[in-house]
Amino acid sequence: MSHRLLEGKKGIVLGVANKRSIAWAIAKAAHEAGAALAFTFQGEKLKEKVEDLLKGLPAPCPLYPCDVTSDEDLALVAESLRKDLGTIDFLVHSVAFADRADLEGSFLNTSRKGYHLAQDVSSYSLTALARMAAPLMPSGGSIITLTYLGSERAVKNYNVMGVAKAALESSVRYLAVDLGPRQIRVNALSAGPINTLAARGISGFTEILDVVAQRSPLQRNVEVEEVAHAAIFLLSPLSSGITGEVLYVDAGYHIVGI
Ligand code: 1JT
Repeated sequence: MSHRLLEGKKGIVLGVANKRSIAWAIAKAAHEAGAALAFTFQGEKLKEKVEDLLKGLPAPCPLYPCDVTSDEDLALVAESLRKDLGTIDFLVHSVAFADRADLEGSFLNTSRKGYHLAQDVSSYSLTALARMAAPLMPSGGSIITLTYLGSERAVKNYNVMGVAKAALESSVRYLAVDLGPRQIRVNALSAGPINTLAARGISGFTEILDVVAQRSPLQRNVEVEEVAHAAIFLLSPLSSGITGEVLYVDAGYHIVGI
């Protein structure tokens, strides 16, 4: 399916939490497309989980600890990448966090602390990572991040994460301008709702899946593999003319009016 589109390319994937993670689907597809990969994990609890997943890949992959809110961690990741891979061609940012309490009820009640946390982890981290990664991409590269329609529509319960994703999508455009002269492209994939760890336990999530299946042009939800395939396109030279873009992989849901 992915036609070795990333043959000879090297990249880093942030945001693998378990086998259902969008980041893991992208990593598997990138591996099949011929890429050499490095990974990060956040916190000791996830270390073993990610290590176990990596055992399923034929090639051994470097794995680094990385809390994206820590500048020291980001500097260490850059140093390790330089040592282990030399240079890289792509970076996959599939990281977000908000307090559970801020993903239900009224957005109106979002605390300063909750707002700041969501922005720091889910939005600022892309800029910090792009700054860290750019010097490792001397012959250009591709940076992608994951977003959701709640950034531009008021989607019930998405709340503070919607505001963080709006900032993230805007960051994609500003970063695309800053990094364009170095032939580094920056794009976002806007995925339809997918049953991942992040989505589990979100009140009303099943209802959202049902609404998309009823109203989207394709009359169904998207599979995580479909998001991964679009990711390979954005990471590969097939998309060499595309930067600063938000590409929807949502069964067409976002284009529908009535
Ligand atoms: C986070 C979470 C980021 C869930 C996320 C997310 N991006 C998409 N989802 C799934 C989702 C969540 C809600 C939703 C629709 C989709 C949870 C942990 C923090 C980061 O509401 C309509 C709430």
